[in-house]
Amino acid sequence: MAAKRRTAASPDPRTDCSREGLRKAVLDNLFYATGHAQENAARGDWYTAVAYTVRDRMLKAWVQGIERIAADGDVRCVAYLSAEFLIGPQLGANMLALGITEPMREALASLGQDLDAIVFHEPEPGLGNGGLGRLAACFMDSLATLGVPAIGYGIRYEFGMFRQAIEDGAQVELADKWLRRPFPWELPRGGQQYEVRLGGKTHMETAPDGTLRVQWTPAKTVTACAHDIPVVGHGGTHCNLLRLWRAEAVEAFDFSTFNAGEYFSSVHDKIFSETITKVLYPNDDPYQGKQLRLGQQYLFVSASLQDMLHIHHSLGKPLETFHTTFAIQLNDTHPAVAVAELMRLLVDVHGMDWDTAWSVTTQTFAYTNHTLLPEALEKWPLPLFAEVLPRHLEIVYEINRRFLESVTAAHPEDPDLARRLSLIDETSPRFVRMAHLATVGSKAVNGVAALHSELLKRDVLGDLAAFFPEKFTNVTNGVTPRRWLALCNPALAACISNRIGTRWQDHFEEEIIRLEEFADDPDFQAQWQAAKLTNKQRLTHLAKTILRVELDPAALFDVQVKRIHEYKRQHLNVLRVIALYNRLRRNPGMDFVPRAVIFGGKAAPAYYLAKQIILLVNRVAEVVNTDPAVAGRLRVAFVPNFNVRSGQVIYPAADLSQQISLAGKEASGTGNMKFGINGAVTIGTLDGANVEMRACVGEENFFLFGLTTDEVQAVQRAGYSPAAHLEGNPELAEALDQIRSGVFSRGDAGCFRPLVDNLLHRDEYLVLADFASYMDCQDRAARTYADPAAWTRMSILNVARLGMFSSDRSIREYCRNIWNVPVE
Ligand code: 475
Repeated sequence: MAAKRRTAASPDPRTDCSREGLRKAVLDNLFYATGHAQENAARGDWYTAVAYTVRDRMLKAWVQGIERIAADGDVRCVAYLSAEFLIGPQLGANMLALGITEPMREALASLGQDLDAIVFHEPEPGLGNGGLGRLAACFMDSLATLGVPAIGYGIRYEFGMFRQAIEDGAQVELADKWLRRPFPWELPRGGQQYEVRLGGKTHMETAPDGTLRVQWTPAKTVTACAHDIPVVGHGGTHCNLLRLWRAEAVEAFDFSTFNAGEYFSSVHDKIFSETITKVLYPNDDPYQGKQLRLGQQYLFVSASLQDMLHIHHSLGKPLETFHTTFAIQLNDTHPAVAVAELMRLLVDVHGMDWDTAWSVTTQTFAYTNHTLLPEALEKWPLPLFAEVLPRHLEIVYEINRRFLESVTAAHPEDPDLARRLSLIDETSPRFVRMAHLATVGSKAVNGVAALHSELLKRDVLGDLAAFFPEKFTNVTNGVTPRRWLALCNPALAACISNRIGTRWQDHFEEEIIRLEEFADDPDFQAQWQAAKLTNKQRLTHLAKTILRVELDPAALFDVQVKRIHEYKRQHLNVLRVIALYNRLRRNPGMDFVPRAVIFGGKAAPAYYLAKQIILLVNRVAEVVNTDPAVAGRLRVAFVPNFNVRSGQVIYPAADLSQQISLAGKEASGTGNMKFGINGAVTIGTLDGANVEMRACVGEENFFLFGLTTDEVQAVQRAGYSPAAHLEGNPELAEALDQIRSGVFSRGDAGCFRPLVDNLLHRDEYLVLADFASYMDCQDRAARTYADPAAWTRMSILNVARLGMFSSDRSIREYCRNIWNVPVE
């Protein structure tokens, strides 16, 4: 009664979302959470106060979300297992979901504070490398928005993706101390802790009931501690959980060694344990087998499965029905050891018979592959695997023995098939093939774009797909239109909402198509152009403050931001810039559409050629930007430390999106979609999701160039000769010659030799083969840009027709075709 009376008279100060309520709550949090009065609070203190204020307003849905998962055994819960969740800054996204951005903005303005500056202050948790980790975050957003109960399970790295600084043109890696200040969006869950064992030996033991059981005596045990981050859906009613594990020592001190005076070794165990979740491996591929990495994978997988079994058990359901409580998605093979771990938990720990356990396991898991590069497929050397996970290796062997028996029985005519399908690669020193383990242990396997899924079946996992044709399927990636349009592009979002209302935010595919009819409307075009200009000014300001590079907002903003990789061909883009530069120098009076060419992205620290590409971009920028002969008509900028936050400024400002990977190499791409829904037109190859994007927007609204997948394969079969492409193309020969001779390395002729030699003699990604076609296509793009009405029409139609690239659509497909989970 008392509570009711308070609701009527004065709203609860912790949930009140009115302007005045927010103002009071922010002040209250400023004082009680940061210990500062208004007068001497710094920007970081205001951030903390606002974050706590928003968090309070999420807690009810948050707690209800956990309760629903733990109480409703009838609805299958999705468990998304991923070594990476690149969630990005949280404050803006959470305010958007709750619908309190504007009252908060006003509340802060009344306190003399600027909301945008506070939002921009938030350090971002860099808990992922790139596409794969960001996809997991988009999927969590969509699951919550669609009201599907889900838990994302991952790792709470103390140091996330390195911070990239550019020193004298070169990449320098700095530690990412994102936890220097407490992260307001997580709750450490003391109650959710599990022991995870590593190393040691196994032996057989007779159980009390007389049966033989395997006993695993580990060399080490560590504790995995849960840290929960809420993922609130659009509208604020449904909240899911991101549960990240941190490794801790079981006992901080080994007291017997301590008492013996061995202070240092007594602390050793603590250090070893905490090292496991210390740092994210910054390689998106090729894959490197490191013992600590396997420890990371196993820690989060084991803790997550123990947690799920605990939840399942608390529902009072029998163990044989585990797969009706959880649908587990393996985000690439990084969590694939889960197949062996679930078998171990069911058979060794809970005493289930092997066949029942295998049936439960293969009904529980599904696996998503994210790569077409064969060298990026994860395989663990047997000796290393045996050292870290001796019991799991035995289980893998047993899975493999049974599997290969079925293979030989089904295909006696192909005696080599067992070797090709085996979970073990027998080449010395022998490896566990994680993609094979994931496929055999799952009921579904999917690629992330139509072309990728076809190529998986044909090439990368061809034998497995032929053996399990019913398992293989496609779910094309998508991105959340909340973060990647509504939040990052308020100017365009307002322009869209003025015409078609705001329902597009959570019904993107259905609603955004309604923009089509305004594509030629001069008023709408003018508003569209104004929004783009606002965004280009925002990026211009960023480039000026951090790079001291002057961009011209009237120029064509031509952007390539993504990880730096040879297959993504940033060097093709640079060669093009050099060719344009040479044209302008030769013919200063030529008709030339001014361009700002913007690059961004991190190179894996040990990836030498990728680092050369970064240096080359910066050296070319140095020459071009200071040459009065081009007089600002061509500018080059490399934006350092590309991450979610800078992406939110960069994607909305682009006119032209560079998606120029060699056909057959990019699994999907998701940056292509982020650019597209922000009104950039794509110049790209028929690779990854570009193929489907082009089909949606119409070929007349997409700048296509380059070899197709089949042509690439034909060229490579016939024996590719890069030199042949130099002869007929003096522009290309000149550009390469300039790089080689030191024009872009302050006269140092040796500087880019590795990169140039690679292009001239190997060129695995056919950069030279696609150069001419790329140049022609760029010229077409420039000519179209010179006609603003034609360009704007293309831009509007791109946004209108890219509705299917919302991650809401992807998640619906996973729910219906893979997880068998109800969804609206
Ligand atoms: C693809 N990351 C994109 C995106 O599906 C695709 C690998 C090993 C270790 C750590 N991270 C990785 C990836 O493999 C990755 O990000 N792959 C990307 O996944 C989402 O759109 O084409 O390259």
